[in-house]
Amino acid sequence: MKVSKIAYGIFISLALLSSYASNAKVITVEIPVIEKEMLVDNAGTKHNMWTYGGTIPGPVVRVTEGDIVDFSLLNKKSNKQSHSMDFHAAIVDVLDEFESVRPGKRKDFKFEAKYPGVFIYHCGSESMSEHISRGMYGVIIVDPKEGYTEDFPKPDREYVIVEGDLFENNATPTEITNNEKWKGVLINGKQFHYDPVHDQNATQVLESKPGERVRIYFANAKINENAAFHPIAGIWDKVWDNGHPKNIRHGIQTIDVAPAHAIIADIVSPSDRPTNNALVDHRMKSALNGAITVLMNKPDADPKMGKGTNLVIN
Ligand SMILES: [Cu+2]
Repeated sequence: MKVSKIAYGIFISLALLSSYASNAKVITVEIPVIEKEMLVDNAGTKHNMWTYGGTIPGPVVRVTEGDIVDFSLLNKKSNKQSHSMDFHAAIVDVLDEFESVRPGKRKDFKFEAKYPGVFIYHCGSESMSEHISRGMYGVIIVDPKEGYTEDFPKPDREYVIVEGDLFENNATPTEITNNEKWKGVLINGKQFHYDPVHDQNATQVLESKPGERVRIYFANAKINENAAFHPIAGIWDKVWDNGHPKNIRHGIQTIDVAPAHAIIADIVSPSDRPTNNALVDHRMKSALNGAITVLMNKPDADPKMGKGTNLVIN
């Protein structure tokens, strides 16, 4: 068996599994659950969060359509809660693969990534509202086996943006479920993460060069509210619902993304001058409480940002 490491905790191996196609590629993914205090804004506010791998969102899992994901969830002994893993890209048994495991225990399961696209993953343990809103979510990208086509062109840069809720640190599970003690929206784990326009403490923006095709993998991890994803001063050139290349739409202003859903959206800025976009959840309650991301399109854009595995900017 040939094994090579492609990211922290994610391994790829070429192996034969009797129950799957004989040439199936096996991607081994191990994610530890880590409960810890984390910064939730650019000003230094900390909350008790529960995470996959210590980050919000959790690690981006990236496979190709038809691959077998050989997954292990490790619930650390030092944790207080039971946790689980619900991959929306998996077709399995909710009572088996997605069961909760106590601190100090692990859960291993395999699934075939049958459909291409971008899928959310999240914890499903009681109370699911609290586990999700304390940060237990991420995305798995399943690249189409055909590769790039005219209707699914190769992007110049790729970014993952995941929206989540922020509740008061002391909110109870019932309050969270009812959207009480709601504080705002996290973009990749922080309010106004990439928006120095609305938050003087923000230091980061997303970058591209003028004219580049920028692909956004957008997931809505908020527990109750849809997202209305719009690129201010731009138009989504192409949008793929659920990220499936066949679900293509053209020239879209605002995409409605339900809770626990994800889409792919491309934006192409003018090539003849530097411009800026604000990628916003146009529900104003979301936008003005954290869900605005600045995309700067400039000639000296960071050559590494949005390239390779650098999809979530921290
Ligand atoms: Cu959990």
